[in-house]
Amino acid sequence: MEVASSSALAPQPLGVSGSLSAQQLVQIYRLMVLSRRVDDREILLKRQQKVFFQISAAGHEALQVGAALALKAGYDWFFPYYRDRALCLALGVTPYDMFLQAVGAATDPASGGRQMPTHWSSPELHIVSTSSSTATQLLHAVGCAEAGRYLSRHPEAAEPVAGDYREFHSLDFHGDEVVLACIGEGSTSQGEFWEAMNTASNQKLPVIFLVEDNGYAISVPVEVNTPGGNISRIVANFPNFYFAEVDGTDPVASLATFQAAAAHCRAGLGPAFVHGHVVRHYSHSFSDDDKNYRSAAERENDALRDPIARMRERLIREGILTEPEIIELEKALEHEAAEAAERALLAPLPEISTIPRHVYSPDLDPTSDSFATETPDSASTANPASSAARSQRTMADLINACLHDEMRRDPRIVVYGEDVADASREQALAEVKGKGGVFKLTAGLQTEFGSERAFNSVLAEANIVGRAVGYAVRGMKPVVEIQFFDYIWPAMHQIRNELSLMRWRSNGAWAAPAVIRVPIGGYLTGGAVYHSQSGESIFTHIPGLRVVMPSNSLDANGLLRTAIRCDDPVLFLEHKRLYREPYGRAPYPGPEFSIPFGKAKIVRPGRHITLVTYGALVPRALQAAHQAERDHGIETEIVDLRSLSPYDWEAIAESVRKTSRVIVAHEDMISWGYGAEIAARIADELFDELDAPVKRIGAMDTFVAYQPILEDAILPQPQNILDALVALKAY
Ligand SMILES: Cc1ncc(C[n+]2csc(CCOP(=O)(O)OP(=O)(O)O)c2C)c(N)n1
Ligand SMILES: [Mg+2]
Repeated sequence: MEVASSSALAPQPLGVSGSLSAQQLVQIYRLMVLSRRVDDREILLKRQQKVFFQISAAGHEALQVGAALALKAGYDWFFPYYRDRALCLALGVTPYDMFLQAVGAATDPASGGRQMPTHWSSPELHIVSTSSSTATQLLHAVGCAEAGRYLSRHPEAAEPVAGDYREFHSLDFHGDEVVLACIGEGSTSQGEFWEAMNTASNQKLPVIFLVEDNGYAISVPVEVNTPGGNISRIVANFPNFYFAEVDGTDPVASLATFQAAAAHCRAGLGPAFVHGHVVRHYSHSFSDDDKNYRSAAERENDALRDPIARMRERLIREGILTEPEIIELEKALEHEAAEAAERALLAPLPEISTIPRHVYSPDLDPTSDSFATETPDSASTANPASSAARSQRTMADLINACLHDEMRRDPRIVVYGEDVADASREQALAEVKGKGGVFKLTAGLQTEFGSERAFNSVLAEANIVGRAVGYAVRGMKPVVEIQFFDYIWPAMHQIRNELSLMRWRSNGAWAAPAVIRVPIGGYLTGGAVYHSQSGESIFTHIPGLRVVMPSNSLDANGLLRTAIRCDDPVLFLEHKRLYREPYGRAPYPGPEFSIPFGKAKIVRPGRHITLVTYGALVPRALQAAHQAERDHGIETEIVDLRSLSPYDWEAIAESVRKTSRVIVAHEDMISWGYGAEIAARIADELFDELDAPVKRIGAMDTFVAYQPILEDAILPQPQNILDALVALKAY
């Protein structure tokens, strides 16, 4: 492999280790060998089928130990890679902890038997839960660094507060903290790597990006992933970085490099990029055999660069340890690893009953009455006739009002997304009105709370959500906006595999209770394919995520407040067509108004048919129900679900028991849609209550077209609902 020259790569003359004491060099060697011994022991256990997966740090030890020793566990922050055993050992994770994870023990401190081995987590050491998804962690690291910077500048935000999510997150931060984010060279092809580099560079964040370059991504050699085969050359023009390329099989050079990188970050000069050349001493994992795709010569060449053999030679050459002393040390480490493995094999295994634990917060239940400050008076304001027309506020107004209220109340809230700021160039604000979101939902937030708390993100949706994960694991409350539901898909990986999974996969050690606000839906006349999509059931299918979708101003205000104050991640779906509709306007309900999740509202009582719906179909259903009563004498009970996950099964069941006939109606496509689950459950659990089949109404199984006559035909209309009501009554 070609290795670009740099001072760090120059052959180390004898005695260069002189800046480190003999004791420190032995400690480095000790950590490297212990890591290898734990790997080897785990491989043995895998062969014996006592553990179920193995992936090793073999060949990466020197680089990783160098990184760990330059930083401070429990002070700095760590987003390791799945190959970072030596890093985590050096930070303070014990071999016993590692074997507990390998056997999947109940007492595995990283995940309680939920994650594969080497998927790290330790709140105490500031090691944030690792996923298997390559590159996602870099955006978390960026958000984490932003949070650390914000908290250092606004320590008042860290004060403990009871009564909302803050009660369960004590914050800890330091003005000169550094965030380490590790990745393999193959995974630098992921967009999230570039998105993280972009923001870290632009904001001069104290993140050390460590690329552990072992030349392969499973079987794919580096030149396939990286044009020219060297990632350092490609990133070299990012501003504000400290760049270093180092022989990662040399722990002393690695340590020196990380010390310089950390100094750059701690001084506030910007991020660092350390590109370490290492070898993959074994195959990718136990499931892989590199003899299938690497030549013998290449493998032999790598074997010669084994960092442990090199360090051993060095210690002897520099007269630090004798050969017999090394043998003795290695034996002791072998014993340490074996003993830890034996103990871990005796550890209790997780109880089946614990499986659902930590899908959601066990501490703060957003369905509870503590979030029910909905007054009977205000609850009835879905009917516009109940309040003076002049005081009626749109859904857009009351969402904006809620954001203002909550930001005033809680300094941990930051709001960002595409175009959400009033103006990124602050000086313009003296003469312009400000943008405040393409739908103006965030208008005035930057002006009132400043550019640190309300700002424009880069145009990259994974960046928005990935950074929110980083903010949220630090105990802050990011309330971010995805500009249109149609463009949420680049963030899907972050939403499903990171945001929603963080709490469960870490067995409750970490959580990412961010709020993602998303304008959704059609009926826009001209919205077409890319500004009209629905697709909520794709998200209600994600455990760990709360999904809500209000149909009127008051519900939007109260549910958003619950979303912000609760301790779970929330997807807050705002129907664009309802933002400024005359339907569902309401007076401002005050700054403490909140509605629990999972509580439906009967927006029209009736005896004959239950119509379960939500979002923009609520006013359409009301129209149809009105006509059904006037022209056909059919009394329809409309259940507005308001929150989709969790949903109010009791309200549905109670209504169906009364009417014995039910339609589930939604704007999204009918097949595989949200209604399929509800209809199936009604058929299953309420079969004896039914006098007719459960019916569904939804869009055609296609996308939404631009031409209005097509759009009208594709999306469900009041007439479709009316027809269904008449047909079902006659069944
Ligand atoms: C997003 C994603 N895609 C694919 C995979 C499957 N996978 C796991 S490791 C890996 C190769 C990673 O190579 P590299 O980043 O060089 O790290 P290394 O394993 O060599 O340390 C792949 C493709 C994954 N875990 N995540
Ligand atoms: Mg690699």
